Amino acid sequence: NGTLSGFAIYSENGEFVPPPPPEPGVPGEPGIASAENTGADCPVPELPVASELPNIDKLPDPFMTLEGERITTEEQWRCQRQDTFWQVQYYEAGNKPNKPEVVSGSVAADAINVNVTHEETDIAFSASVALPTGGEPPYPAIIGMGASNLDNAYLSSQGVAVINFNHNEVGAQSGAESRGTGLFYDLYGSDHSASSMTAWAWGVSRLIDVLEESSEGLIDASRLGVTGCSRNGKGALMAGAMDERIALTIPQESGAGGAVSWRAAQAQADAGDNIQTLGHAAGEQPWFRESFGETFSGSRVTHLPFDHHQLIGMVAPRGLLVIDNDIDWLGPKAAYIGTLAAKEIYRALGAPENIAYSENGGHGHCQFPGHQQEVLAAYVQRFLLGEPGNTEVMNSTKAEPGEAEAWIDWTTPSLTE
Ligand code: MCU
Repeated sequence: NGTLSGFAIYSENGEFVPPPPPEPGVPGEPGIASAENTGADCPVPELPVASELPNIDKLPDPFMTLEGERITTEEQWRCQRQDTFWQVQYYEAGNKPNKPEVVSGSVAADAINVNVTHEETDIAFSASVALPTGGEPPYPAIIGMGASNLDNAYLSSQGVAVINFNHNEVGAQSGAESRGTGLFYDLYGSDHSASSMTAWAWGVSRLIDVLEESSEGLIDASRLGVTGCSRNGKGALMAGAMDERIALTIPQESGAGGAVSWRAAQAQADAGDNIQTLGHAAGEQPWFRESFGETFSGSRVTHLPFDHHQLIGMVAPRGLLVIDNDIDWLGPKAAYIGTLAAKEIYRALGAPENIAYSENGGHGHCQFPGHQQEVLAAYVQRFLLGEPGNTEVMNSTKAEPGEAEAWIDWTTPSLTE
């Protein structure tokens, strides 16, 4: 079933590369920023090569450890989440480097400038800022992968700034041949294992480093969201999963590589639906590490040891709103399945109301419809403004009752403190 090339956790000869140094931090409350990665001090697992991975037909059990035991405590979840993070990096997304030696920059009313140095190479990028009409500084903010396709007038009126991160400059997505190009690869080398999405997530983390250290008092780094639509929605989810300082993650119409369950998408494609699959998405853009498509496409998808409910679950218990559309290619049913299963991770952590799926159809691709305004407002209120809101929403026009549940053959523990 193929082998993995381009090892990142292991060196060329298969030797284990020592784990990165731990970063300080403790798990945060929902909506409260903590460290970029609270599991950084967990032991680095030895992951099997792809040819040794067992077949898992339904959605993998997110509570089952690599040693084959089910976790029972929240503290165990911390390293279970980290093991999932390693799996995501090793099999799908490539390595997200830790914070480099030097990250500096500035925050102004119209732009955030970021300067990064790693092993004597420097890169710089900037993100434009639109300060809100309402509210008062320091403002909460939503970082858009490229842009925010949400109701930006509403965000502005609520005192939420919008930061437009030019992610394509950091990691290109202009066809499969653009792999390894962009500022990230100028810094780490064009053969770095990181996919473009991982490069974007790394870029968002560096933006947050600058926001955290800024003394300008314009943007509140403890109240940040990330969003993006379609391909950039995939990236928004990846960023939210890979940095625990992000209080609110809103992938919009993210499709395959986003909220969609890889397995459910493949099953639908096999049944004749016009839906993007792992193999197709991996061939379209450098969104995943190079080995991913050849290793896990088609029927091999059931050997992937995780699925995207676990990527979504890496965001738990922080705020997560999956907003979707009824376009077949986006796989709205498979995204509902992914989100519903991820909600079990939130439930285990005692926060099932912190995740929602909203799809009512009836609008153009990446056009934010009026009927999603209410759930957007609830998420912005709870996770960026610190106000109450009804965030418990699971709306799908595509999934038949019980259909998503049939993909889950494990039970949800109540993780104790
Ligand atoms: C859902 O995002 C993608 C989709 O994965 C691609 O197959 C298609 O080419 O483009 C979509 C998109 O980004 O539209 C703007």
